[in-house]
Amino acid sequence: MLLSGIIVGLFLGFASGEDGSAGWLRYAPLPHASSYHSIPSSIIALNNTKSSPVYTAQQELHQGIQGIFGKTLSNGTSTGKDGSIIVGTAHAYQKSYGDFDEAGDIEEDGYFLSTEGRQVLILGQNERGALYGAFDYLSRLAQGKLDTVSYVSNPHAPIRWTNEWDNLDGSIERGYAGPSIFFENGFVTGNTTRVAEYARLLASIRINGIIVNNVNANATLLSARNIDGLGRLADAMRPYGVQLGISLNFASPQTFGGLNTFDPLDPTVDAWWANITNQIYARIPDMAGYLVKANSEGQPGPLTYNRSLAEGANMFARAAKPHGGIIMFRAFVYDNHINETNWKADRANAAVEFFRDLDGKFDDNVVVQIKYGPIDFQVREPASPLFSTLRNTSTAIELQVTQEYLGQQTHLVYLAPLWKEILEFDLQADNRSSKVKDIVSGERFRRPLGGSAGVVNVGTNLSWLGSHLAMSNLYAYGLLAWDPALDAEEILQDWIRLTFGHDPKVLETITDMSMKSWPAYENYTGNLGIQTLTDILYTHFGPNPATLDNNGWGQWTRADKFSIGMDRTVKNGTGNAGQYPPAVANVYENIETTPDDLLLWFHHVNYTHRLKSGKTVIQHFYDSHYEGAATAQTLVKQWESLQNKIDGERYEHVLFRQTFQAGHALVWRDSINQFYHNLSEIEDQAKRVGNHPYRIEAEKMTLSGYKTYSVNPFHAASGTTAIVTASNSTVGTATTNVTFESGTYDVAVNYFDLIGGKSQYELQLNNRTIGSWTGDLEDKLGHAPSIYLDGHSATRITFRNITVVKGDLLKISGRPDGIEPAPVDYVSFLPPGIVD
Ligand code: GCW
Repeated sequence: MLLSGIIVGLFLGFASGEDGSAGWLRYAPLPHASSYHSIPSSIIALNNTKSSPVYTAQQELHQGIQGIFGKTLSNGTSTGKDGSIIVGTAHAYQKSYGDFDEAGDIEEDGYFLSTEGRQVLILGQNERGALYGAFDYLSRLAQGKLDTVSYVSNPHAPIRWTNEWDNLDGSIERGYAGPSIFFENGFVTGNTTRVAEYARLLASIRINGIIVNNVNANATLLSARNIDGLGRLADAMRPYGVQLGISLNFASPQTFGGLNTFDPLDPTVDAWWANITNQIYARIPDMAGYLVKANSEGQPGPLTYNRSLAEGANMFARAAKPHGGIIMFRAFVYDNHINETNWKADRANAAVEFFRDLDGKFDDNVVVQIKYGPIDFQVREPASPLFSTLRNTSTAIELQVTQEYLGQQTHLVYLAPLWKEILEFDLQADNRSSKVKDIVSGERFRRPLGGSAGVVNVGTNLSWLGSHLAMSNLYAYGLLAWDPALDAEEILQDWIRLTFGHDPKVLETITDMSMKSWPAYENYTGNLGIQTLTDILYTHFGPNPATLDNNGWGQWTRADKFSIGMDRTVKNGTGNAGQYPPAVANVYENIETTPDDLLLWFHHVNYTHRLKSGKTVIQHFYDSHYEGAATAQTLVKQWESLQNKIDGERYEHVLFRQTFQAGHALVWRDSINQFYHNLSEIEDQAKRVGNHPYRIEAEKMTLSGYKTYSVNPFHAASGTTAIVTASNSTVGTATTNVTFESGTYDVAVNYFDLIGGKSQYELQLNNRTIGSWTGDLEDKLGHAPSIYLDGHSATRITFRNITVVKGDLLKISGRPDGIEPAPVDYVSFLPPGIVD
């Protein structure tokens, strides 16, 4: 074994401040690095062309070993190979050194890594594979995994892409980390530094393609200036083996090309696409391909001309074929004007209905890209039945790293467990094992192509996703795309060691926080398969269950006074259960066999229906919202236990977000519980809902310069009412005498933080200032903010350990700013251990 050593004791391994820009590629010093013997002394790279991933691998190995061990390696020569790392393609190795046993086992993009004997061998099937091997080796070293290894690693699927929903003006649809790294002011950016850094991160998790622009695509991307710009992006990414791809707007021949049609069967349209494709490939010969969203959410498509979706997809396929390009064609096609009065109408049926008859009609370089569930990135969905419907069509799974419906990176939600549930789900096509992961790899139905697309939406924020902890999702996405059999917790722990170092307490704490984060979020947002009960008509962030119904979007809950849920059975409902192969269909058709966590996805039941747990649906709602929100409070304490074990910069950043999440989880809890309590008029057995003994409602205080305000939706405010300043220029005050017993309390203020103003607040007890703050969360969180008092803007600030004497005069002063009228909902006096 070339490397040996033992990790003794603890070592922090971080600089005093870290901005997160290195992600998991920090190459922090390994504890007791000097006790390691026999670290390689040189690197032999089998290709030294600068744009080659093998050259990049060499650079990375230099940088990594310097960082991890403080050792400078020399560039070796092919003759003196003892004590060297040899990196290159298997083919190049064989030419210089002769055959090796594992050569035949390495598949496209795969690699062989061996630390046996007197050299380290990192040999890729191609150059990209060699780079992956180098990153794998460095990841092992950085984690102190120094045991001797010798293995071949091959990808589960050939397509491992990210999608970025970046607009040419620099904004990002559903991006929560600042503006685009790819575009600004209508053009490709001039500075590609961050693009190369992103490609580096992605290469280290074996992602091989990026679609750089939004699926809601702008045709001016195809201008000569932008094609050249795309060329520069591709040049920046090429040394990392990451290929560039773009989203296309179906109507481009007309809107941009000046033709009078975009009919896919019109020869002039065909010629137009062939021509523009040739121009793009002339600049970017290794371009990955195209992504197309057609006839979905207002986007143009072939249906305008009564052409099928396959005819539309194949038009692009013909253009890209001579260049080896792939067409990712999205299955996210549905009618967003369906009618809820029709009991049988169901958006979840759309993908299968649109694509079922097209199976086998797509050209062989087309891959149908399917969102993991039948609706849209909800907190829980069953696997899309389309995966098992398409047997003669290549497919890929679309996942979302950006947390559109999952807290927008202000709530910690580690997503690998959710993705694993889908990837490992067995659709049992023809009563044979048909796991989603084996369908999208191409294996199950023997398709030549397949894989995954992850919507990432990184931004210019140095932390990439706007939240350091959210980066575990990007890391896990790449590794699961490579090997979906990996364990979600093991992936997480590798990421923690690489990102935060080797302290066992750090490892244990972040593991625990992350692993309970998805269940907690599901609990306080929407459980039993009802979907994330967010505002689907506005920012997709805070609670607003009413918005899911009574509109054409089809994310219905069908909640009324007595009952809730979508009846998707064949016998009585929309028939959606019948879109699954029989073995799975039977499970979902039958209420007894449907798992509780998908009950309301497939069945419409009374609130008093008893779950397998014995609880009623409504009591489960109440209880799980309380449980989930309680877990969110503990995340703050857990994170605080890591102070001094994490560098200050990242510690404060995460603490701020966890504190926000804890407050917003309470907003979720109370909002959802109030909504269903109001609708069903069924009491919470534990008497918590609507009963908050530690609160003083702002509207009950003595107001001066403040007035009461009925919040809409009503459930976003405690007692349905808040206060706002009477004018947008004068300070308002709210006062009252505290009636709680004297003692020490955490004093929490719930208020609303709107975009469009930065109100200032002061909280006093007997003219003693307890705290003052500014309503500026829109600058501190990357989430999509709101201009209203609602479940998105509702938030909490807490002042801890305040000595309170019964009768003290409590005073809140609020100075409005812009459109933000310093809104306040309530003040809580929380005895130790109580959260209300
Ligand atoms: O859920 C919706 C998102 C849209 C997105 C669309 C899609 C890019 O809210 O923002 O558009 O899905 O996936 O096409």
